[in-house]
Amino acid sequence: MVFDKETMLWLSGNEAIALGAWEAGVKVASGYPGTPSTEIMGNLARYEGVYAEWAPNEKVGLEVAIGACFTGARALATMKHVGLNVAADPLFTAAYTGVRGGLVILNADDPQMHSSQNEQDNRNYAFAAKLPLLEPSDPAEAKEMMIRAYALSEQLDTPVIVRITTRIAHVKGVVKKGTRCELPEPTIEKMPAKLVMLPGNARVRRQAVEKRMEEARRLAETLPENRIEPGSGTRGFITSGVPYNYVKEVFPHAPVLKLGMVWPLPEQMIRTFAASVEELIVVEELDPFIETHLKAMGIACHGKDIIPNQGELNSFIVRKAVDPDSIGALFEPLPLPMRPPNMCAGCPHRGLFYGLSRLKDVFVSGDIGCYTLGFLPPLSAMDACVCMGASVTMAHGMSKALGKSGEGKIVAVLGDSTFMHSGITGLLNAVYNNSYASVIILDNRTTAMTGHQDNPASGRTILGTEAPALDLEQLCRALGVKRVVVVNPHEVEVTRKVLKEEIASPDLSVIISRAPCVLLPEEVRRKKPVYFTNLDNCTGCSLCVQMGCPAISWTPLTPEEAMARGYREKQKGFAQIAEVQCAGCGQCAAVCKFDAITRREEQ
Ligand SMILES: Cc1ncc(C[n+]2csc(CCOP(=O)(O)OP(=O)(O)O)c2C)c(N)n1
Repeated sequence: MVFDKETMLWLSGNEAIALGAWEAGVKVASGYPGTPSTEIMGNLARYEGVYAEWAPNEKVGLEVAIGACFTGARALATMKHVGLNVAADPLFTAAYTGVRGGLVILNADDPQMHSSQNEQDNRNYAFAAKLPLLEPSDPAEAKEMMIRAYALSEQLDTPVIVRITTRIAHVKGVVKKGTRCELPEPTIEKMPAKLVMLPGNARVRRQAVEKRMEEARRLAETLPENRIEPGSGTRGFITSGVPYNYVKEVFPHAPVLKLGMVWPLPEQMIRTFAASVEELIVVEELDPFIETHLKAMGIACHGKDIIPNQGELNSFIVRKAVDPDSIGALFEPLPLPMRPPNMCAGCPHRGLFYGLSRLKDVFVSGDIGCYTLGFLPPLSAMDACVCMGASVTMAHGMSKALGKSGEGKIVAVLGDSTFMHSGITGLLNAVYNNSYASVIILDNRTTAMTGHQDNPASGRTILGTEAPALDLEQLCRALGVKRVVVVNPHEVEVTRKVLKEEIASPDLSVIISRAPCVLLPEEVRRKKPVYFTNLDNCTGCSLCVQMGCPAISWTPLTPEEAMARGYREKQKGFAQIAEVQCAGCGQCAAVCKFDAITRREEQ
């Protein structure tokens, strides 16, 4: 193959998907960040002729895309797997309306939970919502499948799900660049029987859904993305997505049925393939999705009886499952050393969680973001965490269950992006139903966890242009919250006092903990003087160490060592700041009672 630098690109799966969407002529794209899907939208926004945006949540994003496709424009919604739970309501009914312009839902699953709160196989959504689903095996295929997905969407009059997993999103590969297809301009066209889903119309569309799935089933038999790769031997594999690569690596000569369209399945092709081999093995990650449907067709196969149904697969796991005798020590992967996550040095969330960790008998209903790390020792100040937005609603539920006995003890903690994603309605409910829980909004001016995406409160769009910034205080007041307090979490002692007061109050209160993420480019540029430890003054009280800042280390001492250093015999050790890591937040100095921590400029 001749490598042409102009047309052959080295792209991640996410970059390839953005390119595929652009080539397919996508006009409007909306999404909410979520690893591993986030970079798709950031990339797509830079292409000429595409309008791309960050939505406050996935339901909003999908509905924006649905609206856009109703004008005849091609549209895209992107999200991680749990995002599709949030967007499930419009998803299931968009299956009924169908589309005018092509509509693709890009869904990224995260087997192994590299950065997710659960492991979910969203191929099941395609079955449940009666939608076609395509699944690529590498970045080049991911790009081509986006183009195929739009063609199918319009041909079958249906939204199409393209499902990727973390490996596809982040792996890099050679992708051939094409040109953008020219599409007619969007128009307003009234089609109430198709677009207004009240029961009378929906019953008619319900039949259209079944007819379309029949047609999709027929189409699946000849779709080039579903192919039999002949081979030698009596054992054949059916596989799709990333596991296809493992099968090809471990059994390069075996016959393989590679499925690019995983729903609906090409039944005839599967039967032909099954009849051509003596033993059939389905290699798929997570649920026995293909296997279950094969068994429903009456086709005998191995699957989850030998292949794990949890976590990611790899070549080693596949080899071990299929051919345990062929495994030698050579193939055994080396375990990686553990590296527990931690809030960054200078993270404003630390000051807030330090304050919470000092409060006795308080239950912290947590949420999802960088601040979830407040759960870990030494702060250990989060007691529950389920899904985005659930902190407020769970806290309210607890307050109702506990009644008087829980007063002054229940607090919800969530980030600014999470609050706008799905915390607002929870707060509205808490006010409406007279909760006494306190709600802390950690306003670090960005969506930090997923890589600093802008949001409705940051004052910038996805392209960095100016946008109206939501006023969180005003919003909370408009929802009916009487007590709204703003604190600077770097002022650790003030924050602790405010927390104590507000949580003890019998009324619902909102505490906005406001300080920018220390890794925002403007914060990194704004060089702050760092802190250093004055070792003569350190008494070894370890209060600063209990903040869990990665810049602070603890050196334990024996009584003899303590004496030799001029400390009291009983001093157990001393704390030290690594100045190269210090971000200058000053939280440690604020808790030190012995003048042992000083700003560099004050030396
Ligand atoms: C439904 C859903 N969508 C997306 C995500 C991915 N995700 C996890 S936390 C988070 C946002 C965190 O931002 P914020 O609440 O502002 O907290 P920060 O990380 O800035 O502290 C996102 C988008 C998710 N876990 N669940």
